[in-house]
Amino acid sequence: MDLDSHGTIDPDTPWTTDADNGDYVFVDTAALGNNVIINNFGNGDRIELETTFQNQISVSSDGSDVVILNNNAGTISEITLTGIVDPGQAIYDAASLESALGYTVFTWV
Ligand SMILES: [Ca+2]
Ligand SMILES: [Ca+2]
Repeated sequence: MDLDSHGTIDPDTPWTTDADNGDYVFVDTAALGNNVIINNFGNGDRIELETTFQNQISVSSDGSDVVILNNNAGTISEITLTGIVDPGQAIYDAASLESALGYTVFTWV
């Protein structure tokens, strides 16, 4: 699923999708802005990001949600995974998220 398929939209107005039914690969390119909420993300689903930006992508938690953010020279790619962690779990990068969940989240291309 192309997370940039809604084009460069108002970053304050997210759109929502659902990963519940099947194993999804969510592709997010840094060149196009997006603000997407993914519900029911789980084991088997993947977020595909570019290796070029691996060191600048921020991963953090907000309650039980996780926010994945990439600011590419002002083009914001934001993904929120809802209800995926326990509040208080230390989520500060991609590796700590995968460690907390116990499964692979990211594919780097
Ligand atoms: Ca799924
Ligand atoms: Ca994007």
